[in-house]
Amino acid sequence: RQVHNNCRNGFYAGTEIRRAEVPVEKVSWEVDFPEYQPTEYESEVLRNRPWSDPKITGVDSPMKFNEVDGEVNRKSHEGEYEVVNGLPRNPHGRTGIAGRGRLGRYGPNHAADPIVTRWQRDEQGKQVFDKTTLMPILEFVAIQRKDNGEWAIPGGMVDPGETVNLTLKREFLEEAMNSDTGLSENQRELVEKFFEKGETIYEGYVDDPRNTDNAWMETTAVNYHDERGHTVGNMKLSAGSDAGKVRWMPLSQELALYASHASFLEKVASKLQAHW
Ligand code: RP5
Ligand code: MG
Ligand code: MG
Repeated sequence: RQVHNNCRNGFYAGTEIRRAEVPVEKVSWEVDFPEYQPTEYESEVLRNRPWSDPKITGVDSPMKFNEVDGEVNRKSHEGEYEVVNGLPRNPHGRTGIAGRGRLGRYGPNHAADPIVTRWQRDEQGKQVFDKTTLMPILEFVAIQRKDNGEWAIPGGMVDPGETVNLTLKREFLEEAMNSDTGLSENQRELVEKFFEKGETIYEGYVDDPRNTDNAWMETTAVNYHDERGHTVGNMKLSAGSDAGKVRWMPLSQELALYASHASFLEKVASKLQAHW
């Protein structure tokens, strides 16, 4: 298992709350760490929100962990997770923060990441190749997150009762097409069709800066590729919702993106035999 770094040491995402120090060799719950005293933190924003669980106060809670619990999927892509003293335990190990931090759900918080790609083209419409690897350059739709200014895939949380396929399309429309304001009827149909055919790139844990010992992000990342660049690859992008900016961004090793998003793009590059 990949050791998480974005949710270990330093400050908790967007706060001045310090995570308890967790050295790399003490990340695993299997390693004894008697001095470990994680900082407790649950953000005020979680209070009485429909997307948030009620606070767990004892060993009995109404949540059914490791199950599909009504409209909320509490199963992990990573297999069964432990529940200790009524609280789910991060399957990737210690984070230095106990409680949910800013995440609404105890245990897995499911998200979806639509990776929309096209080939980079010159003014004549010809594909552009990297000068050293001689591989064609692929571009994906990137957004700049309003919460921390980092560039990312336009992903978002799976709403209760929502299918992951719907989340993928909805988040793309909200964050990268400003909820399709400005799209013609014809373009709207093209988008609908485009999102019918995707390839799942990754399903599992995300090394997200909001993760804690008891709450963590998981995602389904799906690639939608516009081979000829005639449909979504040719449409006007417009940032909306939790995205401040949106643009087509070339894939390469140099990409510095939010959470573990760059690792998903590396997989896309390899699948489409693009420059990385
Ligand atoms: C990441 O957080 C996921 O990969 C997804 O991109 C994102 C979902 O959270 P919000 O964008 O809704 O904050 O872990
Ligand atoms: Mg969103
Ligand atoms: Mg988002």
